[in-house]
Amino acid sequence: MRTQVGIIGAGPAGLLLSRLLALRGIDTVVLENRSREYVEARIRAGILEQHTVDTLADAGVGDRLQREGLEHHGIYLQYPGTRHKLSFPELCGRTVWVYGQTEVVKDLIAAQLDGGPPLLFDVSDVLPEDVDTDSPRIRFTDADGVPQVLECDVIAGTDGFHGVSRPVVAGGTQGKLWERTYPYAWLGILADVAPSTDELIYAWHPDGFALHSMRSPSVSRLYLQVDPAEKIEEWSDDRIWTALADRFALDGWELHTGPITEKSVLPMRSFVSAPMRRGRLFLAGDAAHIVPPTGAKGLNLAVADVTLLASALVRLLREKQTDLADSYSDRALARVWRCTHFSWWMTSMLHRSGDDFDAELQLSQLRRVCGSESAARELAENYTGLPLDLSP
Ligand code: RFL
Ligand code: PHB
Repeated sequence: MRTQVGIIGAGPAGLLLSRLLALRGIDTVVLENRSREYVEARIRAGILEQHTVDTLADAGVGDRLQREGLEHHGIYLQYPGTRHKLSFPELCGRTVWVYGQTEVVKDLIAAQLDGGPPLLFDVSDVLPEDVDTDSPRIRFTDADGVPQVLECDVIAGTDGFHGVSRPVVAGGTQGKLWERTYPYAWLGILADVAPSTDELIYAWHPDGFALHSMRSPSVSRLYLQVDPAEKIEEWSDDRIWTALADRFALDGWELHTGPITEKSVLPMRSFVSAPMRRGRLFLAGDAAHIVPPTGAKGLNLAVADVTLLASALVRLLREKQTDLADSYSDRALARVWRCTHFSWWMTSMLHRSGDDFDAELQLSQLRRVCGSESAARELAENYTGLPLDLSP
């Protein structure tokens, strides 16, 4: 087997990269170690920046998003006694969209299987090789158990945080890793109940952070800050709804409850691996970096990475120019660090550490963001998405 770009991982980063390259005449093969059903059912992100929406539309996978996505004009920041709306159009002229990552992935897979480049599910033993040469290859075992070799010009490692690509990059470069694990986790639920709010609510509460998000006019997505060691079995549906109602409590407002269809505990970490390239192997998305979900940045960062990477690979493979490929890692990392800071800042402002001094600093910061237009604008610009290229 031979292709121009071998792509490892069919998450949003790998699928979108394949699509962007196909539109510019570059061949790809995407290798995914899970089944299509598994990949399409994995519940994750919900907020898309305008840039992400535009990129998906330009790539020809925006029709359902435009029909079913919900445009949001701001968020509420809440702390006891106050629920304050930040209006994004007023603060920075932009909006964001609610459209589940599951739906983005389904749209990308449908486009790929409808005459797009090969997409192989259920492969195993995936290994990028000879990435320091001009003819790297990927060894893998196909779904029928047959060992295969995919000869490539370039390999894209879009295989997420637990993938095989990052260790190969880290093994051959003078690289560096940065990691921060947070002393809290999120208990996330999906519920068949209409959202109780028009915009997302980010709530600071003495018992811990809570977030009210949504997926559609009839499905709500909610999160509670819990201890990372918390066992999901100890959280009955009643206990979850009671904790959510306490943390979102506000005079004259009520939280609607309904059947919970999914619940899980999610760890939170910040992680950056640099550089995002070794020879002919390029990393993009969660394979190179993780942010805590408080800033809603992970999926948007993955899309920004592959937008830069697609242009760099077109220039490398069609025009034989290495400039964009050589600057890819630095340009991607400029944005990665901006989003890493913003996600850390939102996380630090909103989660209870248990320390009363921390709590007073957080409340002071929240009052500042809600009371000062310039402080609010800084949040709004970061949340709705900064320009693609942030390199100095
Ligand atoms: P993914 O989605 O993890 O996809 C990687 C793919 O690679 C496959 N894979 C392999 N394939 C072949 N061989 C191997 N050896 C392989 N190893 C792994 C995996 O099966 C998978 O299919 O990474 P990608 O494409 O970089 O996309 C990143 C996003 O998924 C992630 O950043 C977001 O979900 C983060 N995130 C959010 N981002 C946002 O922008 N807005 C949000 O509102 C938001 N909310 C969230 C989130 C992440 C969350 N969790 C679960 C961590 C909320 C949550 C709760
Ligand atoms: C979500 O809807 O899953 C979601 C929304 C906003 C966040 C994180 C997750 O900050």
